[in-house]
Amino acid sequence: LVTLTIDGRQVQVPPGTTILAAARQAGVKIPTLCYLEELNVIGACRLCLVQVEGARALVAACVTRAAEGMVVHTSTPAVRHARRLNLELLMSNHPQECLTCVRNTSCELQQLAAELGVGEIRLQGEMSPYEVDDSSPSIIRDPRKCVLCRRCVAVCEKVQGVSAIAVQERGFDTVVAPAFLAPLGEVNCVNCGQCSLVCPTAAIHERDETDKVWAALADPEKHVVVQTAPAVRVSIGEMFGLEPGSIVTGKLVAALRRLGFDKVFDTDFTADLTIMEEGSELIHRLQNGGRLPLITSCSPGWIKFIEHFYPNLLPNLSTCKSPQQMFGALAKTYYAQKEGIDPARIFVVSIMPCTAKKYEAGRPEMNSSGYRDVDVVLTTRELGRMLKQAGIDFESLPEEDYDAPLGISTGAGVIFGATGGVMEAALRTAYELVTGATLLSLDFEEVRGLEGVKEASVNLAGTELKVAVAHGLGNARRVLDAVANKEREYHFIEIMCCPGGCIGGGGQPVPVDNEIRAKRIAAIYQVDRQMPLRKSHENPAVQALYREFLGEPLGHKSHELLHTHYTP
Ligand code: HC1
Repeated sequence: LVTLTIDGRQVQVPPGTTILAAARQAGVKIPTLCYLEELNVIGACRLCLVQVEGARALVAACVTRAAEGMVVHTSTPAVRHARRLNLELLMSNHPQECLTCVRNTSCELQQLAAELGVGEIRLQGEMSPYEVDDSSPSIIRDPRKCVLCRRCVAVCEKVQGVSAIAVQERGFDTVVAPAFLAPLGEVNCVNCGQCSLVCPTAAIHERDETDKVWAALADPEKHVVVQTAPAVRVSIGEMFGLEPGSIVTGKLVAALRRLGFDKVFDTDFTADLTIMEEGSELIHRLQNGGRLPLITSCSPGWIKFIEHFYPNLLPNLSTCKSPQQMFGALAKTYYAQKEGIDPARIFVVSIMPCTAKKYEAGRPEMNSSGYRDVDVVLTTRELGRMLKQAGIDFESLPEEDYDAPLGISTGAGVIFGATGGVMEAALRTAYELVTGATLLSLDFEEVRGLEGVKEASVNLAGTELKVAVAHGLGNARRVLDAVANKEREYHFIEIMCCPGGCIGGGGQPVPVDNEIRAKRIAAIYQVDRQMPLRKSHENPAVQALYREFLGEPLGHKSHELLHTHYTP
């Protein structure tokens, strides 16, 4: 171990530990802006400067390793002065729009200005020459607010393996943008929004579509229905100061009723339906020599990724649309018929943890009801803002139930929100459909958790079904390359675009780290355990849907409304 002194206290750390990590271990907080553990350790923002006795200048704590006998001071007048000056320089070409900014109160720059005691902005610099890029259906890029921390670049490259954005130009003209400064909507960005989760300011944020929803809610001609994704019930509480992993399903339903939605439905219902269709597709491909491995298709960032980077594997994708899109198609057909409502009047809103869902809803193939199936997608963050604007006191709301029939679901539907959940839900159903026996242990632990790639093998009436689960597109690449190189053979693969699955989606409340992801995942499985039904094929509303409307899984109507084909 290395022994050093930080602010008069002795600290022992393993060799190679940075001063920043050593200080954190000792309970000393050093401010950071560009630092992102393991992903972006570049010492660029100079806000973590500290004084090391004997050193000629202040050093950046995030990139300087602790040494034996080192004496560090983290809060001398010189340190405080240098940090504040560096922050003032960053602020000198930052628009002073805090009051109207989408990240007002959740901006790290704003918070640092308060913590470092910046009382006035003394420096007025030249402003960024770049304009807002609103070409993407999901994400707005505002270089004026960029502090060049490069956290977004690191996530896009190292976690997602996409590299849609990078540092361009030099000197004062330096900007984070796609190559050749192309508009984001025209490059290989998959719309996952992981960049927006790590951006400390509002330089990258979700496209705000709350105005469209306010307008629909105020229109007496419209019948406005809402669906909530599995992951939102364990994260929206964070927008109101609740602990990560707080289960707020009933309050979420109540809040949406208070906003004025005519019906509050659940994407979990169509998650169960997806299992009926995708499970049947798996069994059909296994029994008829179809293309394997079958790969899940519910995560739209993942779909765009495979279209750009692995087009030869497109025939492996399940033809199932995502639960969000199945819901939209059924709301404007089955539900419209059942309730006697003209589908032209029905306005479908989704609340999703995901920025790519905005893009998915606008894809040309997502109109099988004869209308745009899903009219507007809001992220968890946008819904949080709407609830605040409406003056809804979230914490004091009562617990209410979803509406029937599109709000009825099982535990298998809710676990879609965590990595491994779609696989586990499919296994619960496929096992019973294939073997005809009752599954005794419902918990497939091997496919749960934050390990990047998970594998399992399940005996289905004598056949060993080999499965894999990957979350985060860098991990997806590992699995796909292993399949392409014939190093690994699987029958069924679940891929979710975002680390942790949808609970870690790009539209979720900030901040997000693995500890927060783990808490949300634990909450998802707790919801599952508490559901009276935990297998999709036991969902009575799904059974009624087949009886009354669809006929059978993979039938003619299902193909028309619930399936699609993706092309490069
Ligand atoms: Fe997801 Fe899905 S699980 S993709 O992560 O299949 O976004 O939560 O709604 O559609 O059900 C997202 C979550 C979500 C779909 C479902």
